[in-house]
Amino acid sequence: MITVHHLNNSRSQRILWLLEELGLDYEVKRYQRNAQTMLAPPELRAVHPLGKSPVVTVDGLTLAESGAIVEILADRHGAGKLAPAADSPQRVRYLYWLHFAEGTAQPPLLLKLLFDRIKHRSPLFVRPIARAIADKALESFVLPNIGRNLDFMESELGRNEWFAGPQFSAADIQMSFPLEAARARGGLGEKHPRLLQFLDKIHARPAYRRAVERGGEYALMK
Ligand SMILES: N[C@@H](CCC(=O)N[C@@H](CS)C(=O)NCC(=O)O)C(=O)O
Repeated sequence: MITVHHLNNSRSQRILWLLEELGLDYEVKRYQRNAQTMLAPPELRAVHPLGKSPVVTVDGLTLAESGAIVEILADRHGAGKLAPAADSPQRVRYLYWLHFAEGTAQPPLLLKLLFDRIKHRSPLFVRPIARAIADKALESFVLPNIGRNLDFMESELGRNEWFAGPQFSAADIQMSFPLEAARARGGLGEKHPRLLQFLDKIHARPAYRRAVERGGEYALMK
């Protein structure tokens, strides 16, 4: 039995989508973010010490870290459909993008979220200073990195229809979250038509829509 410990508006949406693509039975246990802090509730720490989402339990085994969960489930249940075979040329690109999503694409997007909050939500008496520091970090590091990552992803989708090659794969599922975050937080727009088209295509997939129905509200933080 597979249980997805699902936090609202979070990366665990990808796991629901993967399970729908794989046609597997699963149970969803929902957790709600704190409305002020947006952090996960402490109950999630009873499932995994870090209390982050996603966490999945499979026959008593606890799996965390979305890239690892996607890799394990796709290898076990994809039957060559969502995960290219270990000796295939596509496997190299597949693993690259599967890990790029959390390793390279996501960190500057998280920094953007944090610095934007510092700019707009610091106590009033320190806000001008907080704003100046946040702007400096955004301009010198965060925004250039987001821009370079998006330009790179855009050019790579010019080589193949999907990230790992001509076939849709679990790497596309893993890449969905940073692209959705980049669209919500700014950076992804008209300059990146292939990435926008990628989002339109994945959002139209029946399995994606079923996953949103199972998971409930899915709107990424700005
Ligand atoms: N790299 C981890 C990141 C996990 C993570 O930060 N998850 C967020 C949800 S998108 C979370 O649990 N946030 C709530 C919190 O930190 O309390 C993964 O991909 O699984």
